Amino acid sequence: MQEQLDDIRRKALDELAQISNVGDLDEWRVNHLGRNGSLTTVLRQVGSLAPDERKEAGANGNKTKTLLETSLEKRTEEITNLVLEEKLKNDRIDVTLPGTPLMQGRMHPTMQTIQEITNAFVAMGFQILEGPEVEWDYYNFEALNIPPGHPARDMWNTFWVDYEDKDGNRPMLLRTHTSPMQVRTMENREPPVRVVIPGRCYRYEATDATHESSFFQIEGLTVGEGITFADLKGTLYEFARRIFGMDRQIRFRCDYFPFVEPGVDMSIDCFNCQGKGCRVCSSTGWIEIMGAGMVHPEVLRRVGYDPEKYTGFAFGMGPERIAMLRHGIEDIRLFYSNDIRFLQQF
Ligand code: 2NM
Repeated sequence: MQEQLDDIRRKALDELAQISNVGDLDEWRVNHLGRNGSLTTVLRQVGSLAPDERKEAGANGNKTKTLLETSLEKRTEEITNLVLEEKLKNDRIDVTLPGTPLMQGRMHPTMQTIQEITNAFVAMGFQILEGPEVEWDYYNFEALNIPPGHPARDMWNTFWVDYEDKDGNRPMLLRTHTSPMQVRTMENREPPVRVVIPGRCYRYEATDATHESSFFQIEGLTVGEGITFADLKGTLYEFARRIFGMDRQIRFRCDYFPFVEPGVDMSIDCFNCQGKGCRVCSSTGWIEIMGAGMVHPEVLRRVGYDPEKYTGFAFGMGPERIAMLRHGIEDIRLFYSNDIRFLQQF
């Protein structure tokens, strides 16, 4: 019996040393310590031995059993540690590696410019308003002193909405400027009015480096008692200095817009060549940046203001053009190309 036990012990411990995963450990336990295992089978014979041999054999059997059991425990712990160590080695994270960069969004250059321009006017007491892009003919043209059939309509090529009223007229369009919202504002409040209105506008025309069929405009309007052309000049001078540099000079020339009288365009001296003449200013020393004028009495009368009591000035500019000048962008179509290489520069 002692020999049998020695055999089992040797064989079992040999096998145990070879095992390297938890599943095999369980198989080993069944094979040796299980109900029909090698050791159990031998121990079962102890009862049939002669009484004088029984005691010693029982003690030896139990010793072997205890040895196998503690060996199994020890090996289980070893293997668990080995597996864990292997796992840690493979899953190791180098916390000093740089992280995965996130794609970072930013504001579109047109929106950045609109914010800067409107901020300059907010600082001078203007309110920011927005209005609808689909407008009535009335607000886009008629209320602005541009009646149907008037030659001034040719200044704006228009996208008409495919909708006819009962007389067969098509009274809805995509606004060609943000002025219709200025008319709505005057209809809805009494002077003093001081607003800037940024927004998307549309013109039916061929696209080139300086023209898009969809673009932005910022228009301003102020109406009150005793407002003069001197207020227009002072306000727009301050704007030019805030946006293009405190040493800017401005120049006004006569221009025509049906909704103002008198009408002007405003230029700044070229910030690139200080007026000497270069590519940016087409060798003139001046850069045109906006149109403006004193609101036409007919426009005031239509919205219910008394033109004898109130006067005002208005102006309009294209933020894309302003952004092109400031950043040296050569083609307005880049703003709408959705090209990340262009957008990432701002
Ligand atoms: C411009 C130039 C000059 C203008 C006038 C008005 C209104 F509603 F008061 F009549 N809104 N915008 C105006 C005047 C716009 O843009 C080049």
